[in-house]
Amino acid sequence: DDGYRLWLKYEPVKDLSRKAHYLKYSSFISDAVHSEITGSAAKELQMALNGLVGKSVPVVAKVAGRRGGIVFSLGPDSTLMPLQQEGYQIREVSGNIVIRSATEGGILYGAFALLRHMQTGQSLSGVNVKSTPKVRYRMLNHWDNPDGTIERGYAGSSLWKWYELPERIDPRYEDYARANASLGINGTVLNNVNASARFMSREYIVKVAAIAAVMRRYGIRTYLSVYFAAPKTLGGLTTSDPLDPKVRAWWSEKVAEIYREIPDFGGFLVKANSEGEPGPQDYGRTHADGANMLAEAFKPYDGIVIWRAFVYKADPNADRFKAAYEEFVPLDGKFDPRVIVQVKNGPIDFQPREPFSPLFGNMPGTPLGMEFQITQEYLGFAAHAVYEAPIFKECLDADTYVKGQGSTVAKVIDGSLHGYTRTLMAGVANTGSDRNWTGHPLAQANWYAFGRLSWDHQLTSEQIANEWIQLTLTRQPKPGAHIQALMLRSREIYVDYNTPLGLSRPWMGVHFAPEPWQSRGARPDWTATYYHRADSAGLGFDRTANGSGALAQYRPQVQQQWNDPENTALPYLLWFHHVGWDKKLGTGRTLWDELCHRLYTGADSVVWMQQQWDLARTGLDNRIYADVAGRLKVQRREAIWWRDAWVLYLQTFSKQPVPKGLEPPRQTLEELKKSVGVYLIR
Ligand code: BDP
Repeated sequence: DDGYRLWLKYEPVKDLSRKAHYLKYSSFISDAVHSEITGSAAKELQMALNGLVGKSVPVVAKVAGRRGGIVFSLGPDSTLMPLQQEGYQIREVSGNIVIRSATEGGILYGAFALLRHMQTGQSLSGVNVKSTPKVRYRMLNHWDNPDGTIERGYAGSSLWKWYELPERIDPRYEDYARANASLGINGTVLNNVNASARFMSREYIVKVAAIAAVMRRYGIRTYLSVYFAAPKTLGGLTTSDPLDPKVRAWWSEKVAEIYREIPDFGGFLVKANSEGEPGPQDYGRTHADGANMLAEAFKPYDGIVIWRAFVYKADPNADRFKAAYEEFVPLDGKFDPRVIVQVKNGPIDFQPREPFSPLFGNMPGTPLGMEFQITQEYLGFAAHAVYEAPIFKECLDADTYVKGQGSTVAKVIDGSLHGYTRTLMAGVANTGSDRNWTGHPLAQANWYAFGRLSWDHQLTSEQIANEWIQLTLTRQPKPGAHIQALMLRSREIYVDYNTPLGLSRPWMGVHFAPEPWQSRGARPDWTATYYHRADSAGLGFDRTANGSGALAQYRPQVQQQWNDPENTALPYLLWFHHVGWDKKLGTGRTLWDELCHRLYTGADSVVWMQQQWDLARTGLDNRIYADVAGRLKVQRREAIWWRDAWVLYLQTFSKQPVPKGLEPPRQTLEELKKSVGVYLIR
């Protein structure tokens, strides 16, 4: 198994009575709707049934009293909100399995849900499954460049072959669309947020249109990231000032040109005045001025502008944690209704653990969308196994308290807290040209988990892991249980050897090798020492009123959780406090001892992961077994590397020995720095 088929394997049902049961509903597929999207649903069911029960099932238009088939039933209902329209119901009615929805997209989602049901061996008699997405725009963000490279991509090069488009359509585009549609993802941003203006050129719009035509068949709308200064660099204007009438006219004409080629174009994603990208502030205008100008261009169409809140200025005295809030909260209510502000889950930048961004809950008048990172930029690339559903859930389940207890981030995102009508969840994709799509076979689960949570954020990490394992790796219960255990603990294990107790950003540049000593950079917040603040007294970033005061951006109940170092949950301790080396923690150990303890436990737990994987071997395909086993060995070696880097470096401040019972690092700090240096050589 080369992993290409992802969770859509459709392997023969082994249990003969189950197979006979499924055959009872495999006489025909009735698609009276006969649209592009329902056609995709019918095609998928045909392919799947061929695999699952070994039968080629005909697609017919009318049911005409027949029994024993799968029937699509489209019942448009304008009283439903757009979101509810995408929902589906699967029921057994008079011997048929009926998939009902108000929209064609809903029928496609229902077909995939039915297949999930069958792939996990469930009965269809009396089946009654109903599901409605909780968020309207469920999308992937690709950080792909026109030259085929992917910013922060670890699974090969870009899926989009710009140089051969629009003429040649790589068959993989369709498989990509199928995989996403199977999860309910309905949008994709094809290019990097650090966008090339080239995507706004005629030449590229035609290429994008060719991909969009494939996506459309699977209910996926195509979006583009835009370079804010395109009117100047591409359009030849003297300015890109959003209030300049010529600039506005340029964007309106550009958007019109795009819609002529792509009638269902989704909209723009914008990174502006962030990390050196151009933006409205270059002309003394606000983020709202910039976003609203683009929104105006979308007025005649059903498209949106997704404006990112990932901004922080190069101010040596500022706390980067506070930047997005300070910039955006004053603009609340000033955005056009077509704008969604997309916020990263945490205040800094996709760290292995972050508190939730304080923007959530603090912009009641502006729809805020969630941006998660699926690609493992800060999670060991494609070498380390980290199951991310717990990271996503931790943020979604966090309580902002903005309208009293229970005001979770999930309720901000799904619109229920502030009545947002446009709601969005985006994930920075981990896909690439590697045959198995994601490099690490277990990283497929992160794409899967993101998609499932964007549809229903109430699913649990356990449920999603269990489902994915059954669809993708094995349906044998014992091996499955070992894999699930490995996955569910993997994030905490990574945090333990990588950023324990609330440490963050111990790396620069490549975001892979340990560099907690890195103290020089183009800006202060591009150094590692800025984040951990180790000194002879202790470790951590004081964000209380005595420090940067960032905690004040949260509601009092949240402040209470994190204000007092005595009561702060240990995973968040160093996010909010500078703690003395000898300070006794709740565990009974001093800070220094606890740090060492976690770093060692984390690195040792990778051995436990290896054991779980070996115990699952009998249920696994050989190739996948060997691939992951090899990567786990890498992870084990690198976990020790991380552990030693922290211990040796922090020891220069704590001046304390490695606690008894733990074997001190065999290398010196200088030796270790050299091994890291190799990673940094171009
Ligand atoms: C950072 C990445 C950088 C992205 C940036 C962003 O290192 O490559 O461009 O986020 O989200 O985490 O804009």
